[in-house]
Amino acid sequence: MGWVGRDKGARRNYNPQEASGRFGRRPGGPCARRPEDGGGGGGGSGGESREGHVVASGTVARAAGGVALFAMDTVQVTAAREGSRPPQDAPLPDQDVARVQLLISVAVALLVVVALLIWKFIQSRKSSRRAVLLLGLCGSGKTLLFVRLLTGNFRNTQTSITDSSASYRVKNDKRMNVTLIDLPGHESLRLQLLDRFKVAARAIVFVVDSVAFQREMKDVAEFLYQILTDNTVLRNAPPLLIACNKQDVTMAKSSKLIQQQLERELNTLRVTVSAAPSTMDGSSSGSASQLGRKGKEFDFSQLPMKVEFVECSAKGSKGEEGSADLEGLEKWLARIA
Ligand SMILES: Nc1nc2c(ncn2[C@@H]2O[C@H](COP(=O)(O)OP(=O)(O)O)[C@@H](O)[C@H]2O)c(=O)[nH]1
Ligand SMILES: [Mg+2]
Repeated sequence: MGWVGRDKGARRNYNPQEASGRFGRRPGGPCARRPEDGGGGGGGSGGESREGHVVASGTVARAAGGVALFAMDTVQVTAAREGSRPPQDAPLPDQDVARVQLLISVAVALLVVVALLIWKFIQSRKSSRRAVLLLGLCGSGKTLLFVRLLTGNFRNTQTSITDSSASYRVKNDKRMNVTLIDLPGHESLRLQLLDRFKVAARAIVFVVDSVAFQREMKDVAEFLYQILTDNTVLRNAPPLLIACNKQDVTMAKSSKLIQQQLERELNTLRVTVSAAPSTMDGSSSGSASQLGRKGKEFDFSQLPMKVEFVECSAKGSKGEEGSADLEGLEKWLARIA
């Protein structure tokens, strides 16, 4: 046998008890023999026996019977000494390694394809939403903004009772089109109309009358609350621009002040609504969520959509014929298109 010539030292130094202890087989295992059994056990000297011949024959028998075990143990001792592992733990052959590597590569490729498909699906859903909703209380300037954006001209407006929509080409290199939708702000209509258009909303422009803000603050916050707790709006998270209109008037509040006061008002409203949940549902379909983060003072950064504020004037500082100040609004539209 190969091992005989390979490691003589191992054979010479072999100690069956040491070997069996190391490999966990004897003396407690099924092969263990007690001296009084009289037979040749695999290990032990047998010298403790009461009769001499038994000792002698036992030794011979043990010597003969133990050859196989001796051989096996020596192989294992040799292996242990050489630092190699037993045959069952031998490293995988090259073919198996290559197969495992191939399987891993296929799994990774599949994962990448699935991730790409999901991303494409999300993008296609997003690009299918082309509507920019103009929302806000009555008289905030939505219709004049709508007309100004589309024609650049001033027009005397009347309180709208129905929605108007038109295609608007944004002012960027891509010259993309979005559909501007001017929604009447009357209380009896606004939630119904929001329900109809919210699924298509790519973005929302919420128009505030910066002159009447102090007086209308509660109503503004209430309408905003209804929009911002709507489940569909929260899920799609369309970018929101709060357009602080009528900045041509000296008494107009700044966008910074409007933001601070709205955050405070929305925070108060949140507490009031959570104390009486049925009094102000987020939408007419009854699918409302909590506003912002629980246990924290509300601010717009807690919302899932990006919220920005801009100051604008649909009328223009030089009177009715003057050019409107819509730069911030137009830039924002160019970004979200
Ligand atoms: N001074 C001033 N008046 C504005 C401005 N935008 C709208 N208005 C006036 O506010 C009133 C209501 O405007 P409108 O567009 O009908 O509001 P809507 O109800 O939100 O559609 C009209 O008399 C507009 O001329 C603005 O930027 N500055
Ligand atoms: Mg209008």
